[in-house]
Amino acid sequence: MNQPKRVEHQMTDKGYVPVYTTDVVEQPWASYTDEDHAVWATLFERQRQILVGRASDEFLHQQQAMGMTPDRIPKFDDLNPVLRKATGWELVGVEGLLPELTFFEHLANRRFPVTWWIRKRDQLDYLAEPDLFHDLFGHVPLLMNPVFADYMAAYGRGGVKAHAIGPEALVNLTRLYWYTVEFGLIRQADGLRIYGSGIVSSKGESIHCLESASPNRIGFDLERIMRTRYRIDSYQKTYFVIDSYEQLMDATRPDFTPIYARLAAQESVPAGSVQPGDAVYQRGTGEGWPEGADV
Ligand code: HBI
Ligand code: FE
Repeated sequence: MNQPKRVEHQMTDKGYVPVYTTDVVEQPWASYTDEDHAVWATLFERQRQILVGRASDEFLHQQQAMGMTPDRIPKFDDLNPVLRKATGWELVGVEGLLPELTFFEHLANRRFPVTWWIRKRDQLDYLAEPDLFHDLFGHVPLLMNPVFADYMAAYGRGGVKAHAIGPEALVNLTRLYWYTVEFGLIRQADGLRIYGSGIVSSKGESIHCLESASPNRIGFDLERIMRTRYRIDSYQKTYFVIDSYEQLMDATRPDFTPIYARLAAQESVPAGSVQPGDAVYQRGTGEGWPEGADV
């Protein structure tokens, strides 16, 4: 396999992260080795098994509808016609993490940047940055869902705006992405399910987020999320639960400018705390719903 080209490292609110060239690159499909395809197959099969009954029905259905299979790394050019037809989104190849504004501009224009390289076999369980498996297996299936697809584009437009407002607004908005797109849970009729890409692409967290007694599972609340810190180097201490993808889209419709102004006067909430007013779910199994929950 070719080597990913790192440009520099940059300090962000998430720590020291590698920054790659911001260019869109052709997926070098012919240069994937047999071992790269085998790593994809291992990860794909392992996660598909774990995610039955854990990932949202919509995620599992759309992943299949896209035609992703374990037998080889999918070609972006094969997935793109399917995705374009469903929601107008397309995949573009990138070297890895992009500067925030570049990333937001892609999303606002319905382009999802997918890291072209895949992790090595000794990194099956954890990788500190996005790779092809996280981006393609984790993020792309829900882009087939029209409501979620609109939410992602709205998020991109919001990102461009927040970037112009300033760093504090950007921190608030980044938390929204983290606690929904990356680590979100959704309430299905038969219990809590996963839709966040950071979870569905991780074996350990797929089990932890639903079955462990330790993390908080709290009903979606836009401003609560924007105030909540997060950890990038451990399982999440708090997950936020949506009722539907429409709820995400609806929450993103208003102009966030007055919200950022209001939040600027408030303290951030530690990652693992429960606050007055939080709707707390006890378990991921449909038992212990918050008071008055209508399941
Ligand atoms: N770049 N390629 C890529 N993928 C991401 O998920 C990504 C990024 N750059 C910035 C970024 N995510 C975060 O800042 C999000 O919070 C927006
Ligand atoms: Fe991601």
